[in-house]
Amino acid sequence: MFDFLKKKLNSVVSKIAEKVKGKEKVEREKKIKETREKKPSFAEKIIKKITEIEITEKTLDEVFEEMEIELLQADVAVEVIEKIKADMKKNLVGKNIKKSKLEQEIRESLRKTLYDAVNTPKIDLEEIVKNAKKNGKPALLVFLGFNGAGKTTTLAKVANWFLSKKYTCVFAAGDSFRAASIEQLEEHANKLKINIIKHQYGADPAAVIFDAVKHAQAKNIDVVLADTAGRAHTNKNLMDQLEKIVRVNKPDLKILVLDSMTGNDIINQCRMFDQSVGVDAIILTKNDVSNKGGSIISAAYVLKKPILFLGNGQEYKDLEEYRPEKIVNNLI
Ligand SMILES: Nc1nc2c(ncn2[C@@H]2O[C@H](COP(=O)(O)OP(=O)(O)OP(=O)(O)O)[C@@H](O)[C@H]2O)c(=O)[nH]1
Ligand SMILES: [Mg+2]
Repeated sequence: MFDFLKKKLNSVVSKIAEKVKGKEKVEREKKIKETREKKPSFAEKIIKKITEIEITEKTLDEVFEEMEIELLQADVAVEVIEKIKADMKKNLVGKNIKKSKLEQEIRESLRKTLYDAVNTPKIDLEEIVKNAKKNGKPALLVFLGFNGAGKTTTLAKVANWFLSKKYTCVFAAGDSFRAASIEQLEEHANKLKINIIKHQYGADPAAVIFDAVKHAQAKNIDVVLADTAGRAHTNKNLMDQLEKIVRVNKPDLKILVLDSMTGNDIINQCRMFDQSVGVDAIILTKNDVSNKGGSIISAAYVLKKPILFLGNGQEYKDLEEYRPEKIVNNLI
């Protein structure tokens, strides 16, 4: 999923190295010539000194200017490009670097800044369930987001993840809006052998979720996973409905599901949902389809919300716990 961006980042490293080496060669030859003409005995000393080279601010500016469009095409947000550039300037400019270590140092600097960007705050899902249990309640997880982002599929994957850890789950069919949405969730419920609490189409989703929580409490079920209808933040009625779901049920976690294929628009989507109901955590889906990789970095850095999982396919198993180190290792 990171091939496209990986190529771009590697060209950032080699472009900086090439530029620095090119400039350095011209300057070194000039200095050697001048030194030999003046004081030949000093020549060797100077030559030794200038096997160490320096990266200038101008070189970095030039490389990032050349690479900006390509990084943007890989869905890396402008804010992230600026951060990488500023961090690399701070780490590399003015530092005497051994020529043999040039690429390694540039790579290391890029690795550090990328790690910083993708290292989002962490949330421990099991801790949330345990804390709710201490208060005699099930943990309520509400999945929300844009139409078709992958909410229902992701909810089922997360339920499967909980089942694998021996927690019990129940579904709340909180999407009573889209045709066939209840049947879609029922199908997952049957496959995973999980109960589903549903009302009629057109019913109030806040009430469906409320009933599911009551059911879980009565049956001592650990987790309620509530589906909701897909909505655009511009749809006032549906956004009001979401606010009501939250007001009535006070979820332990409002999980925004974002489709990586949407590129940088996921940043707008998150900001809008955050403003209206508050987003506690994010899951990014369809990373198996999007080969650009930049949207993960952009979402992590710009939104600074915990990322719980990455969705990597249509099967229940295609859910990967979010690990910043792994992302950086895949990139550079
Ligand atoms: N390749 C791939 N497909 C996915 C992934 N997650 C979801 N999908 C697919 O995306 C499509 C939409 O998924 P849903 O789970 O129905 O999305 P939704 O957000 O619930 O959609 P609405 O309820 O209509 O708003 C389905 O075909 C899913 O199989 C993923 O990580 N990778
Ligand atoms: Mg759905």
